[in-house]
Amino acid sequence: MFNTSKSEEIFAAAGKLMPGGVSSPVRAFRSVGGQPIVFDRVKGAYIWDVDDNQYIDYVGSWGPAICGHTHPEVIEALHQALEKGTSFGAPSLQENILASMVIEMVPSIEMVRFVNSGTEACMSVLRLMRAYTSREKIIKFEGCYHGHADMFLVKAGSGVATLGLPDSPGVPKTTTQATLTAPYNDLEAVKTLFKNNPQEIAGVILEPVVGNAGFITPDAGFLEGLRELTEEYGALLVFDEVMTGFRVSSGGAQAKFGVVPDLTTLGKVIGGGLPVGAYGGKKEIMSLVAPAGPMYQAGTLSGNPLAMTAGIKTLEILQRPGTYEYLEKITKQLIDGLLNVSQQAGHQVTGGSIGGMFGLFFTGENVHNFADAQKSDVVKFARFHRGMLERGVYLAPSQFEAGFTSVAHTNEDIEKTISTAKDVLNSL
Ligand code: KE4
Repeated sequence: MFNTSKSEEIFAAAGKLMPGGVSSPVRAFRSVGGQPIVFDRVKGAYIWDVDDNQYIDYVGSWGPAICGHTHPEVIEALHQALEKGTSFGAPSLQENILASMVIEMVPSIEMVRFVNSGTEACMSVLRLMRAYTSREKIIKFEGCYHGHADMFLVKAGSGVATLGLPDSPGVPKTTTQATLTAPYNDLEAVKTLFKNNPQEIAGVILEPVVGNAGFITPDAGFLEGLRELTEEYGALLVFDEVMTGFRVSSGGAQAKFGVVPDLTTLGKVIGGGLPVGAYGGKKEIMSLVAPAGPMYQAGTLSGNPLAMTAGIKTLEILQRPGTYEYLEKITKQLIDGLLNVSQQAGHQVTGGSIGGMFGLFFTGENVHNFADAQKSDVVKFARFHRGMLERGVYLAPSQFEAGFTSVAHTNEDIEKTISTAKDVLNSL
């Protein structure tokens, strides 16, 4: 058993300084229980806590660490950029370079705007959807997360008939009533929403592969069906690829599945560990964004040279031949191994992977949407999480998150994770 006394001490102090002791809720381990861990440093596939315990890291800062933490080329590039300053608040060559790379790599993007987080990207793209169509209503899916902007914090469920109800105190009814919800993978529900709200829906926004309800993949024909429906009703299709962008393939989920949205949001990987978000798409739509057009959106640190530099180097590394084949291989090896040892230990389990993203649920049923995911055994997941943590494997501290690998994870890391899981699952 790891000694986590320093984590306990520091986290207790944190609880007096910051709500829940954290800067983002999931880090407080509320859904898995047990002592939250305070971390000290990262390198490659590994993370160390303040008690100097080492873990194989499958959170990877929730996606950005896809090249492995503190990749030497990223760090070197940042050192050089640092000498020239941390922020200009003015145009820089680095923005052109990263923008060109994103435009070249992501099929739907002809023009891009950088912001500072995925939340900012999603709230901006929502405004753009409405500005472009002059319509107010949007469709999102239960279990999909698009950051914490008010319009997205709607109670899931029964979106077919009712208007969106706030899912958090502080969110006005007026803000969410134009947000309609449908179950993921349910094309019929989306058709009904369009029929019930003809010419009123600005667009549909979704995670093309869900990572925020646990790992859920689109059923065959789902993404294609949304593309057809949105075209039929003159609405926009928006892929929130903050998590899947540059993770499930070099061109994101849209390249993987061959479905091209009108707009895309990005984040995480394109900042290489520094704060960056982005939204982009067809020039005709993006030209509405100020100052080119009337739709206002701005940001003091947007496009700052450090974040651009980290993003440029990260995408450069990812474009090297064989990178995505390697990511795909080790991630599939991992999830297949985890599913295998779970079944051998007598547990009902389902799961999968795409590119460098994976997830599993303790349930005997297939998981097509958030309601299915919620039927899984979250208590068993919590015990599995704690068992792995105590043996040096750091998984996302919630059943309703996805797991992430990196090019730094080795075959040995994967095999060690699987054998550790075997011990834990046999003890559950
Ligand atoms: P941020 O504002 O956290 O940078 O991005 C929001 C966001 C938007 N869209 C998708 C698909 C996302 O996954 C996210 C953020 N993901 C979570 C992990 N589930 C970030 C971790 C956290 O909230 O602490």
